[in-house]
Amino acid sequence: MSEAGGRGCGSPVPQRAPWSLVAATAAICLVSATSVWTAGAEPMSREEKQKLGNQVLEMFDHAYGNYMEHAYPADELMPLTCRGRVRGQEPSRGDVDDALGKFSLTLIDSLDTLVVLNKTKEFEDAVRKVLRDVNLDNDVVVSVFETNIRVLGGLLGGHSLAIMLKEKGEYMQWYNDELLQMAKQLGYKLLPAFNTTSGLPYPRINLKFGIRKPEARTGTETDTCTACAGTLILEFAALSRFTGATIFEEYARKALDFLWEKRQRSSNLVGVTINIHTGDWVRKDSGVGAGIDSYYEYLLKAYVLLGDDSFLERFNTHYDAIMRYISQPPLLLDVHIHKPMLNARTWMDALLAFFPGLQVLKGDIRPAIETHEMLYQVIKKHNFLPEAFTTDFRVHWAQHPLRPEFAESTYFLYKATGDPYYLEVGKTLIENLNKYARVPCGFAAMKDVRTGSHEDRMDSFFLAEMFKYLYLLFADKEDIIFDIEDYIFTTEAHLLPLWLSTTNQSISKKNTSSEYTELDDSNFDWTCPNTQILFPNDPLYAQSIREPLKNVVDKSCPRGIIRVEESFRSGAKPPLRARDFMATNPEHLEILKKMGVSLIHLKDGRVQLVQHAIQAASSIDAEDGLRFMQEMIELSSQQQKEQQLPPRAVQIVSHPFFGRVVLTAGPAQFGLDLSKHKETRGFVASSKPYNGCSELTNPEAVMGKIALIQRGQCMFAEKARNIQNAGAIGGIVIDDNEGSSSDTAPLFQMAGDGKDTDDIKIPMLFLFSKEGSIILDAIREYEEVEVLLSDKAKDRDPEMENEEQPSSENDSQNQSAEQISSSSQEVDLVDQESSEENSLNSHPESLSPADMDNAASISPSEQTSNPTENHETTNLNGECTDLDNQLQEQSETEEDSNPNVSWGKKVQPIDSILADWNEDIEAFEMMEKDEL
Ligand code: DMJ
Repeated sequence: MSEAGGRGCGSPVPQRAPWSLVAATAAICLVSATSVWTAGAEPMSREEKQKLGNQVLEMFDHAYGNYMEHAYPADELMPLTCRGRVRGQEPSRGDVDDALGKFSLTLIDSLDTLVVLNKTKEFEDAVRKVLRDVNLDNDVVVSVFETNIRVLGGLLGGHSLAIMLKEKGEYMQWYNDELLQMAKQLGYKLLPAFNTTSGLPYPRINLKFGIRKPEARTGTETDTCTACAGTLILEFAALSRFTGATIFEEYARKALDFLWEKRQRSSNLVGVTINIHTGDWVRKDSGVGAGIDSYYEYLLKAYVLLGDDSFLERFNTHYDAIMRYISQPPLLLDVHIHKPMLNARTWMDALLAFFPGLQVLKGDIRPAIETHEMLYQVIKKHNFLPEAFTTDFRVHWAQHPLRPEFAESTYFLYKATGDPYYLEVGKTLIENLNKYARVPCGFAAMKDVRTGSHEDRMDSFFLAEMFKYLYLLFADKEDIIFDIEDYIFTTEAHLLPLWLSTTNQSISKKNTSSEYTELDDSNFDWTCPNTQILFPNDPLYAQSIREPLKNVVDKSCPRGIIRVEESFRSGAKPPLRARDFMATNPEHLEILKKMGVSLIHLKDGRVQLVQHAIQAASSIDAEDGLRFMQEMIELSSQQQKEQQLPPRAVQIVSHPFFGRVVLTAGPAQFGLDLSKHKETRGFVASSKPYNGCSELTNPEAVMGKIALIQRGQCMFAEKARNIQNAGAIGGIVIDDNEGSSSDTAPLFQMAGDGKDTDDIKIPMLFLFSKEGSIILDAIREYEEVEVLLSDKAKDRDPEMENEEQPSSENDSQNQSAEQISSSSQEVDLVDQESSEENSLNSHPESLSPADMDNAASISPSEQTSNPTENHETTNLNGECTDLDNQLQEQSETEEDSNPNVSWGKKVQPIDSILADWNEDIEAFEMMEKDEL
């Protein structure tokens, strides 16, 4: 997307973009203002930028080197177990695995990154390996979308830079379009997916057998996500234009045409999933994140690459709708396509972090700065962007798979504003990656940003995108061996040359202008801020936009607040008490309606309550509604506290781990509560008998240590008593179901045995088999293994770190400690009719296993709470004043709890963790479906 770098918009009048010779009305730009910055954040010296660029190179080497050494030719590296992830050999993770086609995914996805990072020799080697080793004809079912953006895009990006290098005359002189031939072969393999009446592709295809044949094991799907069907045009058009085979571009255009036809005509929005046969919207919620994101991105970029006005008109029409309904700066909130004034959910997903970057390309800088700033504050709070977070910035889904979208937007905002603030943002990203995600064998995704625990996963996009954007952020023109501005970035950050716009343009362009909504001029007010005029007049432009948002996360006080405490304290009660409410009682529903409270039946069986004061029958009813909602919030948060415990962390602190590997552990309902007490640190020893179900025969071995016990044969509490009697200072129960892992199974808490468990004083944690074997393997290899049991991983031992880490890491700034979260304001209920089924399906661990372990699932409570708010919604959080006080108290204690200062300080209040954890579980089920 440097595609416009510095050349797009020189005046407020939309200009012809120089790269797009056929584009007539481009109001598109990526403004470059690096030279006009004059004040604001301190400029960063050339030396500092180079140092950071070198740090990015070193990090890339660590990730790529470990992949090549320990995983290649597998698709991905598993950085905790230091081996390759081979589909079929690891427990299935569901849809996420559909990216893996046994085609050395990470190598292909990394190709053009190697050139951007100036590793031309390594690129040449990598291309040879791809040509020698990669087989595209495997009997494996893959995602059409992922295969297109990562593999087809990777091959085309590799080809684009291979021919560039060949032309320069030094490297790749032997290259004869071999990558392009592979890309074409893959293109033909994907084409059968488009064999639907709509022209929308099936979501999955078997690389060897296609769709229809019985051996294909796919082809019965009826739905696909909008992004899945609408993110093909760049790669497919490039393939057509590189090869002259027009069929690819035609198919991708047809799919886009169909999506455009199906847009909701009054709102001009699209839903998240669509039926590929009927074209009906299956999920009618609409945002700019998961499930839709790159559809919008590709409309705008297709215009840039192909110069076809119809793509720009479509994009502008959608953009107008997005800014009208979804954008609530700095937030971007999903709405319903039919009722776009109604929010569809009260949380945002991490994928939308690409949107500020796209807004820069569009030329709409202000909201880009605002949203980016909001996201940055969420990152500062949690070190990474959690997969989803609520409108009051609490964690909604705690995972973070090292996604690059925020780095992408940071890069484009820096290009647009030249504000060194964005370099500082990039520096923080680098520090956090090294500090929290770097493990001895690569970089590990975060399993839970709150505990700091890891997941055995390093996705290929981390190499394709993250390092590219971070390197480019700090690079000067002379640091890159070619002109990056001659290329467009695909959604996977693969580079396609802009000269394709004038090559092989045999596809007839549809003149569809009459179909487009007439947009008023305000749509174009958002385009092309002219940096020549803008920044010299106001060099603090970006800073002045960020300033009011400075405390948007910490001082989150949702909009539309009506303070209800007064009336609440006066003793008035709503006509319907929260504890009596039943979602199946028609009378109750009638009362709710009167009070302006609406019920949203969520797909997973829960019911969400939202109050719109203006929809109440009278102001008295509106007040009753507020009280009802307030009661419901209190009731549900009470239930959460009663029922749920947050996950814990087991951190391996001895050589060679030094705290870098953090495992997600289930808590126990008995024994020492790690969130209230200092963590427990000790060497581990296996108990004998290993199941810990009788008096230990090796008390001398476990005395003063943390005992390892296998799950099964008796109650968890009995095991705890036996190891405690033998003198253990803690216990880790390891699952006896071989291959189980927190990657694939929901965590649960270990329940007591129904008796009084106050006699158990030591902390007990649960690890699934895979995480447990990381400790067992370490014992085999290093004998002495020391671990830390805690509620949140602590920073690595600084002394050890000095010995082990590259010096750059030691420069890391102190990270501010986790901050208190505000309390919930929205209410989700489990639909009484479906709750039982839902709970059993989602959390099979809640069933008592036959082995007699009494496992209680950490599952969403039957009445749980989430924050809510929307344009007209009355938000029920009357707690801003209290919250401010809490925040102040929190910040007063923060210095004490800075994890850099000590290993032994607790940082996050239990209530906040409880609320976060509850939402995590709920969100997991929903987000799993959205995961791309
Ligand atoms: C990438 O594979 C692409 O950017 C895609 O469009 C969605 N997000 C992932 C990385 O988060």
